[in-house]
Amino acid sequence: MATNRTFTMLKPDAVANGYIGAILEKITAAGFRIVAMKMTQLTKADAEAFYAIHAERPFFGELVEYMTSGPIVSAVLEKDNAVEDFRTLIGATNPAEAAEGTIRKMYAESISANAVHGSDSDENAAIEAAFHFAGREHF
Ligand code: IDP
Ligand code: MG
Repeated sequence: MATNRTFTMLKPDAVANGYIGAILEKITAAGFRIVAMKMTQLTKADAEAFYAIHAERPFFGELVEYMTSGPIVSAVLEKDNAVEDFRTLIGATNPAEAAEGTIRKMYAESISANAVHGSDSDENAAIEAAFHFAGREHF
């Protein structure tokens, strides 16, 4: 299996609830190497651009409002099979449906405030990492 990268955000609920350390511990314990990381707060324009694929969905306004409501921690992670393995580690979008032991099951509040983002493909991981990080910020 090739070593590749995924992109994650610890979302505003996870940061506000004090779960940065616990979630990063689970991520590194699962074998992911953190290759870039920082704390930021998205503007409305940032969140609309990042989630543009969901612009027509009924929850888009709620999603943008939520994602701009407080600071986030964004990171680029490296591991064999990173995208798929990270989606498994975080669990289903709706924490009520997420498997036991997954990050969303343990730390998410709701389907909207669901603690973490994980890229859904290698292509989107590269696009999302480039959206959040300058080239000099990751290695
Ligand atoms: P994912 O984060 O598991 O890939 P997506 O379907 O790509 O899920 O949705 C992006 C984000 O939009 C979710 O993580 C969640 O924060 C929010 N979201 C998705 N579906 C709903 C919904 O039905 N109601 C409210 N927010 C939603
Ligand atoms: Mg998605």
